[in-house]
Amino acid sequence: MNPSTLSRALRVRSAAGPGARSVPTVPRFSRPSLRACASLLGAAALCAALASPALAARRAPPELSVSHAWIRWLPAGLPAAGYLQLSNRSDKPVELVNADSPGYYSSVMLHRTTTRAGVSRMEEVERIPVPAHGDVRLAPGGYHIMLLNPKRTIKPGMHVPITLRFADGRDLTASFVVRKSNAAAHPGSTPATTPD
Ligand SMILES: [Cu+2]
Repeated sequence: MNPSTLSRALRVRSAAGPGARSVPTVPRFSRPSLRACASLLGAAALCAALASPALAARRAPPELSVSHAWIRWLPAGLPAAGYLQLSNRSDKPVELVNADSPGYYSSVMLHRTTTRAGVSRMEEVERIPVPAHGDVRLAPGGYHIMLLNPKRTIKPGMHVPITLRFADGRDLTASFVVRKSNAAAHPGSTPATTPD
């Protein structure tokens, strides 16, 4: 993936304001190893190794893309939440089943916030489905990626890589920009609903 492309997309989104509609030109996740490989004339053996089915199968197909990836940062070491939009342009549904951020957070979970009778709570979910030719939005008040136990100091303005893992064994790594919390409250910001 090209981090600057994602940053640009996020800045566009940011400038448009929180109520803006999705930018259709979502960043695509390329295969840098294969692209670099293509430029190496004469390295046919290396190309064959990089393009082996075992390696290629681990990457998400180009029809699956991430946009608006950001982390809501909370002060005083409170749990942070990651949000994004997942777009599936393929003919098959996919399921997000896990996420991790090695080097940044030691515990990453998929969560969903629900509100019943005016009380918000969040629960861990095993999967987040993305329909064929559809999108799913992880946003405040709904699905999110719960980020616990940071391994280093996380500050607004940083970019944090998070790898999304799907039920078919493939994965996709996206760069999440860290922003201060200034939108609707996340349950993780209050001690009563801070996860175990
Ligand atoms: Cu949560």
